[in-house]
Amino acid sequence: MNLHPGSLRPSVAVIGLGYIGLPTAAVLASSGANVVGVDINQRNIDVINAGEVPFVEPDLVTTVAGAVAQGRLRATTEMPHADIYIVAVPTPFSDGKKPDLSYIKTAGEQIAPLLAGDELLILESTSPPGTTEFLAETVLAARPDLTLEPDTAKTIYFAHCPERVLPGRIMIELRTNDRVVGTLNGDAGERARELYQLFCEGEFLMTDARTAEMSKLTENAFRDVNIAFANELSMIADSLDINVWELIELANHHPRVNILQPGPGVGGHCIAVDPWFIVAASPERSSLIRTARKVNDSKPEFVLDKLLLQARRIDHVKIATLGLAFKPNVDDLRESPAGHIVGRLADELPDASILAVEPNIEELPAELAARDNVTLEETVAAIGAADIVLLLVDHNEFVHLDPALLAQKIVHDTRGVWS
Ligand code: SAJ
Repeated sequence: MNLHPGSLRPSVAVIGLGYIGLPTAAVLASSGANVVGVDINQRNIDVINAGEVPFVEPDLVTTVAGAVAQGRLRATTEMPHADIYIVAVPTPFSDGKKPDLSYIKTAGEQIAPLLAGDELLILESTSPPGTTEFLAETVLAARPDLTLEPDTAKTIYFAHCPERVLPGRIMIELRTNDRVVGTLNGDAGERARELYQLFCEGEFLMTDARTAEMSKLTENAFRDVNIAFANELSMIADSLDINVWELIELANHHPRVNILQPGPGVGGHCIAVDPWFIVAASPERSSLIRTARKVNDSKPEFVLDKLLLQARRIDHVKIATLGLAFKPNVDDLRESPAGHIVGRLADELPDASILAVEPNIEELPAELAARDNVTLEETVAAIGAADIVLLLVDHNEFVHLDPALLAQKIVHDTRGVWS
């Protein structure tokens, strides 16, 4: 089956050029597709069209630069016509922890007027069960002349193919991870598989759209629950004066035990968000998933309380906080517990100097830059000047630090790097 009749090089539009959309667009383009990337951020469009990238991700810039130079990838704010649309826009949640599908709705409304029939729409955004159907309803509401009925001249095909790549390893995992492909109508899943086979060497796991949506949420909820176990253990161990890192290492020698690592909390735009979509979809049946979220969300305050106890004993205390990103070796500050803790420290200790270190950024995010008592510093200088060192992210720079630097310092190690 052809991706599109007569088309050896399918035209693909990728909507949303973020952490998932841009790598997907670039890897598709370098595998032979003609790709147009669509985004609302003109600055990012300009950066991409210059063959550069707006965020740090290993090996992404080489693939983008190559695809742009070959004329296979261009970025624009205008929705084009394409044989295949990949929707990779954000699905945030609202204050009430309910999913916000407005970006998906807008994408559907912008695509609808351009459709002729026989196009494939793939939803990649992490979505609550029923969202692929919602996208189809949005398109058909704007274009009642089109249909989901397979094999007509006016059929539009819909599939869900959730991304599962790990930030920091995106360019590897895009090619090697297995892919779940969920069909909403006709042979949409088969068409999607044919497209992803251009670059993905993993196994293709075919199912319906609703199960595919839930499978993505399940994977992240599984990880969240397991991290919550580690975080809860760390708070119990602290109250019992036990070193949690040693404790976990010992327990993990059991052949069927594999406890994850505690930290200052869970961040990022996936694991801290997606489990709430399951809770919203089935509130009465998701007590474990809800509790795990609450345990992980409570961890930054636990770290903060312990630190404040010591910090308040020192006049004009200087605190070096190591790391602002949500996980090691990335520049992504979204939903970062480290960023949250540094902001709260600044509020709680107006007379303190907070020496924030984050080797992957060049300037502080606006909410921290606005505070008089927070400055962005270089690692060795910040530690040298500090009374207290708070390690929040296990970036390589901190893991390989000379231990002599910490000799006279009060050290809080939330990641077990030096413990
Ligand atoms: N974390 C811990 N302890 C651990 C592991 C992680 O505290 O033992 C923390 C991290 O520091 C970070 C957060 O959890 O704050 C999430 O980090 P992560 O590395 O576990 O995951 P993400 O958010 O970068 O990516 C996840 C991945 N999902 C799973 O591993 C099941 C990835 O495969 C998904 O594609 C991604 O979410 C996504 O986009 O949904």
